[in-house]
Amino acid sequence: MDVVSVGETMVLFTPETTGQMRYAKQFSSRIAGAETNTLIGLAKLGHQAGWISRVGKDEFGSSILSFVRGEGVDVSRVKQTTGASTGIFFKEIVSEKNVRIHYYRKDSAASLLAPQDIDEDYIAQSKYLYITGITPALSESCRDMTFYAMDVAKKNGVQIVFDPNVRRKLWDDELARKTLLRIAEKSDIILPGISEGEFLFNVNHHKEIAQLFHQLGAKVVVVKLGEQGAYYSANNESGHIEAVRIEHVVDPVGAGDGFAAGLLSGLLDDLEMKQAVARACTVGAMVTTVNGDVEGLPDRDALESFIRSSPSDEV
Ligand code: KDG
Repeated sequence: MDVVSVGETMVLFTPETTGQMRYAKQFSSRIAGAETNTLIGLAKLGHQAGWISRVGKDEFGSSILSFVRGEGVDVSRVKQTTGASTGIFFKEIVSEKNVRIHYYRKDSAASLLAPQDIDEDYIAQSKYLYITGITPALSESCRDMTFYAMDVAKKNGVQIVFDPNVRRKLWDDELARKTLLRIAEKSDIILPGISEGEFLFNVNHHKEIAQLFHQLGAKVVVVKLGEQGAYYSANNESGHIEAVRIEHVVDPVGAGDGFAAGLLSGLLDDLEMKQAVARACTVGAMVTTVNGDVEGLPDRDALESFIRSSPSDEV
């Protein structure tokens, strides 16, 4: 495997109409989860991506497995669990600028993940372990498992990539801050947004955020700046990459996961850091052009034709 990740994937329901969801009569259903969003992005770009998880032994669990497998991700380390359901969530589009997420995932099958679900060899033979701040928020056993997976990676020289992905609805702020900082201390590459820097350190400047993560031990920090692109800082080099201009953003959710897929894809292709970050910005931007977290992720052809039709030639 090039990249292995562990985390929950859910069925996502979105009302067909905007406004308060209580009045919605029809919903479309999709599959979403930060970790599989990134793994699918990598698989579509031709990399070997593997997922460790649990889903329920129910119709939604089967549907998630077929979908993720169909997108080219290895699901051989995903268990279907009896006695706990697959998580679901709703994306309520109250208005274009007011999107609310409602989770129905407490005690879900994935929240039962524990250290014994980690296949050491599977992580040991991969190049990167991708961790997000969502998995440790799901339960105590998920927290234990997250740290165990990172210990296995460290022991075997596997690079740990961390997207803090703060989800305040899932856990209390103090526990979140303490846990995410502990994860950051063990990570090689960290991909925060500004709001996550604010949450963790109470600072909102990208250079300061990067510096604080370096002080915790990160070798590479790439701060996502939304419409301002991204700032990277690594091995005595740092720089800023402009955002890719998108005429009409249809759905911003999942852009950060696409960003991670683009960055890891660039690193796996041995691009220079600057070019890898440019690829990250491009893939992240492409995700926002269609509805859903993964539907806008490009394969190589789509990535190349998007780059050809956009003014920047850095990717
Ligand atoms: O990054 C997008 C994710 O937030 C979305 O897919 C849902 O994984 C999800 C979560 O736990 O919020």
